[in-house]
Amino acid sequence: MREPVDAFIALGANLGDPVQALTHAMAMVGGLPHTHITRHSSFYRSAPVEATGPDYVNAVIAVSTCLCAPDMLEQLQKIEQSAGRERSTRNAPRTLDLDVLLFGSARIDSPALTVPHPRMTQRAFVLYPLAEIAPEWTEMAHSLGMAAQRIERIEPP
Ligand code: PH2
Ligand code: MG
Ligand code: MG
Repeated sequence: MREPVDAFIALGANLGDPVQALTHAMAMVGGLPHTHITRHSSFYRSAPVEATGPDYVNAVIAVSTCLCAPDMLEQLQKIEQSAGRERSTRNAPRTLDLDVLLFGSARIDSPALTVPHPRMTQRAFVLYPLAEIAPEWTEMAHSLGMAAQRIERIEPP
């Protein structure tokens, strides 16, 4: 069995019931073999970035996993599919998007997966929730500024 790795996964949705989709997806990721969630951010409502359609709901989770990155990606894609994800055009509105942001200290550049996620440092909808659970990202998040990309924390019910 591999040593556990701390990985960060971004969740997003802007079709259907995004809060329900993210809540369900978190439970599904937490239920993957040899994987448990160690931290989760609040939910954030954010304007689509380089995309059209309704506002997104976004969050980030930290997991400890013994899966390898390709297996984790495969499992995340299955969860996306179970939420009715359709792949049409790039950045099309979606019922669920699960992106590997960081996978321990791994640097991965395969056709299927690039880690660290190549656009994560430009995206407030990633950095704000990430900084909530990994404070070393706070300065990077604040350097983006909130004005450029509209994002607000959704109050828990
Ligand atoms: N995801 C995208 C493109 N644009 N914008 C927001 N606010 N949130 C997202 O999750 C998002 C996006 C492609 O995955
Ligand atoms: Mg994405
Ligand atoms: Mg994706």
